[in-house]
Amino acid sequence: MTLPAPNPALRTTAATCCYCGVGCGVLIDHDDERISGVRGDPAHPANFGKLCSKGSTLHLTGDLNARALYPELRLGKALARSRSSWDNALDHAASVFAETIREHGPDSVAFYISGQLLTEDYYAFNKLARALVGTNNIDSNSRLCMSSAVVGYKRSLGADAPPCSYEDIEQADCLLIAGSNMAYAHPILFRRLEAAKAARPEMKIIVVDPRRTDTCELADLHLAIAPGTDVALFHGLLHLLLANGDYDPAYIEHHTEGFEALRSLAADYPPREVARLCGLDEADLRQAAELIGRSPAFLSLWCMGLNQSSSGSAKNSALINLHLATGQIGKVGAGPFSLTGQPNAMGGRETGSLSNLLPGHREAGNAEHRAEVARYWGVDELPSNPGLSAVELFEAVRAGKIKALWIACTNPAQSLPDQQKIHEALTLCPFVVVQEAFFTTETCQYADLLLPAASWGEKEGSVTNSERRVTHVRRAVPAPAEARPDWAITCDFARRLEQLLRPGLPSLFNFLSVEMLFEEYKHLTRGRDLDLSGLSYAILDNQGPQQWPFPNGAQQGTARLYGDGRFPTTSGRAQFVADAYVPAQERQEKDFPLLLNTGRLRDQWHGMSRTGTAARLFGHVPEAVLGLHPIELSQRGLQSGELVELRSRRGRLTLPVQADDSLQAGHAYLPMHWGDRFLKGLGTNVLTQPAFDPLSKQPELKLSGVQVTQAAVPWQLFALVEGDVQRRFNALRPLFDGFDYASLTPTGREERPALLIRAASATAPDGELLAQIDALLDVDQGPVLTYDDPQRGVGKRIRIEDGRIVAMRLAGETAARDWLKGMWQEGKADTDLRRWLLAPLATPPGGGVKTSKTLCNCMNVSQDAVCAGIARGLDLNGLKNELKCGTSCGSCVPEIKRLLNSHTAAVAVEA
Ligand SMILES: Nc1nc2c(c(=O)[nH]1)N[C@H]1C(S)=C(S)[C@@H](COP(=O)(O)OP(=O)(O)OC[C@H]3O[C@@H](n4cnc5c(=O)[nH]c(N)nc54)[C@H](O)[C@@H]3O)O[C@H]1N2
Ligand SMILES: Nc1nc2c(c(=O)[nH]1)N[C@H]1C(S)=C(S)[C@@H](COP(=O)(O)OP(=O)(O)OC[C@H]3O[C@@H](n4cnc5c(=O)[nH]c(N)nc54)[C@H](O)[C@@H]3O)O[C@H]1N2
Ligand code: SF4
Ligand SMILES: [Mo]
Repeated sequence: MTLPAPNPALRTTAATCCYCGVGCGVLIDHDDERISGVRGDPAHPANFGKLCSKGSTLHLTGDLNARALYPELRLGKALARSRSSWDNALDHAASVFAETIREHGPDSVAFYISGQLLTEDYYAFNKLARALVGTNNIDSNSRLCMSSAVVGYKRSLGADAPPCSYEDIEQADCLLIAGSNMAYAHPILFRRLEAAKAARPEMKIIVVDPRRTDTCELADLHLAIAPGTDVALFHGLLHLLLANGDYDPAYIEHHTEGFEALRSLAADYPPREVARLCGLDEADLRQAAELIGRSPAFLSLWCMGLNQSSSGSAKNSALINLHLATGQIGKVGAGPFSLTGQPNAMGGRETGSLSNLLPGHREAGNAEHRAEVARYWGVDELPSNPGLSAVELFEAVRAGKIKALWIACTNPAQSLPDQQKIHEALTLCPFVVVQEAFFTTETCQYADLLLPAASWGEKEGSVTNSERRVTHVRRAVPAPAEARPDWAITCDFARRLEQLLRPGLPSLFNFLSVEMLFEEYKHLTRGRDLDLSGLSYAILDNQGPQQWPFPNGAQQGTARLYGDGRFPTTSGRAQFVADAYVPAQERQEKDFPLLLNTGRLRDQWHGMSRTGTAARLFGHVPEAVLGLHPIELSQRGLQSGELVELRSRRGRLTLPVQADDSLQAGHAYLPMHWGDRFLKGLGTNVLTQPAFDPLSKQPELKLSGVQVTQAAVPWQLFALVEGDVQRRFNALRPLFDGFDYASLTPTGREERPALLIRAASATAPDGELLAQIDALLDVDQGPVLTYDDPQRGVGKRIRIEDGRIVAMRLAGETAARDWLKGMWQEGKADTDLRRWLLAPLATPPGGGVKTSKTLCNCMNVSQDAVCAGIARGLDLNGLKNELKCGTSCGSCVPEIKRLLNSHTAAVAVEA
């Protein structure tokens, strides 16, 4: 599948995007050494050639200065890591694991893996943990992501299988999008939905989200529910469907069980009461029920707003109940369709990568399932002790019960809730292995052994996307330096461990290629609901990506499940689940009067190890900012941009606040992407709660009680330095540990990337520290304009080369920062600059104008330019024609529409 590229010097390899669960096909242009470009694969059925703002910039990410390149080993907690050979590194790891297992038993070690691994990687890890080590302590970040959907599908339908296809999104008559901001998180699916709605405006879209997100731009009805109240909403909708006669008694009778119990539960959810609980207008609730009840094809899409909740499993089943009661499943344009977050979270579920699962959608707690897998693997038995789930697992590490921890392809020191405890656990753990592509993550600093992993474009294997479609991912270029593919690392380690734990026995890990892993794994799915035993790399290459089930002998994949009304439960019937609504633990209380919600930004991916290396991806949102409804700002006497202290029961952060009228009063919103690296203070998850759903054990990441007060940090610093961004970042970041607030962010475009720093403290730092910072910023010597007023603690440094600013540092007072940044962006340094520099007052000439954010990243169009165009009377097409915004990936179109709509509304009010 490597073809000639448009440029004859280059070649093209077909792979997939390594970000979200849409699973778009990409064509990677390269010269066998380096990747030079990326395009959407027109032949891939997920995206038909389109890519979003993240996928289309993949080739701009992955700076080698941020990559892990060699194994590094630390032989004592107080020592620094030093470079090691692979042989030495893996022998050492095998001896520590073997010793720990011998001394403390197999459950004293654990593996924490990721929905971003390939299926073959997962399979190798599962075999390692369960067959060789003999522990079920193998869990993945999918616990934070999809585990409530897994429980929802299994409890209601009998197997963990999303029954729909992407085509159904285009063919539905009514779509319920609940707790999903797909405009940001699944952009290419959202593009497909936009196109479908434009072609069939009669299609109705309901969005259930406490925030007015960009996804709402497509909604006919937005239900801005109170956080955590979805179960009450879905029961309330069922109540109305039953009352209106909009249900399917024949379907219920022939294909389901448990309806009577649910009907009597739903009776307790009358519209007035539900509207009150959920904070909705009763009329909106009734309208939603009518739209759902009267549509020939009803589809629901959901994501983390339902899953990441202490009632995540109940939310999933309550939504699936609506489909079963109306018979809206197993047909075109209908069904309960959970959107997968990570690119291969599905593959993880298939290969058994949650502690309670086994390969082939089996259960670790089921003796028969264990025996089947043990037989296939040729081992006596698999462990029966229940394994720990992510939150419990790190608690066990902290308690000293787990003494050797292997982390691969995930960054728990940023992404798990209650970070203070996670950092404690990682500090205490005697042996931490981190298998990572980027050495820059928060977790890597705890690695006693850092193993460099190959990453996007550098590895082969397979992935399954949200619609059960398996794609063969191909390698375009070799991994840099000594980085190796995950499966190869895992199997190499396993072979060494085998020699210590079961010497003399034939190896369980004689895999010479990644394809051999796939071939072994696929037979474990035979006869199961996900049967993909008929697939092979050759079939995927010849016939393209395929949806499972694809049993042996099948000619094609399966687009839709349950068309015959038979379900993989013991009785063959789907199950109604009657769980009552249970309010979330943390509420708005006196000391913590706001509810903090967390989620995604359009152009960033999780902890930003990859997206954080591309300066332009910070154009849309440059730094961590807490969003609050304007009324919450004015009640606290706060202005947008001001620094605040944000506290929960578990931790605190200092960061700027911003008015955000897409939020409701009483709520706060913080993107999930910030950890300790880009923002000092352990990041967003220092605040979130570890409480989890009783069945799925998925933590409550979307709801924590918080408090906001003005931060007393009068001493401020602002700096910007052009070029060599990663290296400078790595050197400068530790110098900011002592500040109350510090935000470090790449900025600019590829031509002139820069590092931008904002910091603040209660008092001025000592001169020595400032001098160290200045040296790294290149403003300590050479062509630097300098002004110091020691009395007021104010200092300015501006480095000018070839007539333009290339570095700057303001200390004490930073009122001129936006003006200076604007001058840097325009590439000038005029006489105003010298006049301002020597003036005792910090205020820039004209007061200083704030540079606006980049709305369209592909075409580099700012929000100001778009607003000016709108003021001149341009509509969406006019803006596209004149400014070219929104004409490439389209990720900014919903936001442009929002600006257009708010302008129209403002004009209407004025009239
Ligand atoms: N740009 C980008 N895209 C991504 C990712 C990324 O990091 N960046 N990550 C990928 C991954 S792993 C995942 S899991 C997905 C996540 O995709 P989404 O789940 O769509 O994204 P989030 O922003 O986490 O949350 C979705 C919405 O849930 C809402 N919400 C919060 N509480 C509630 C509630 O109680 N009820 C309801 N109904 N809604 C609520 C939030 O306001 C938010 O708008 O995105 C994937 N795609
Ligand atoms: N507050 C809050 N917290 C959340 C969420 C939220 O909505 N709110 N969402 C949760 C969800 S849904 C998710 S999925 C998690 C995600 O949380 P994480 O899994 O921690 O997120 P990533 O930053 O994507 O971590 C993946 C790591 O793998 C590395 N990597 C990339 N490619 C490879 C490779 O090929 N091999 C190896 N070995 N490493 C590689 C990357 O550099 C990165 O450090 O965050 C969760 N945390
Ligand atoms: S929608 Fe964007 S992030 Fe998701 S797979 Fe496609 S290109 Fe990648
Ligand atoms: Mo996720």
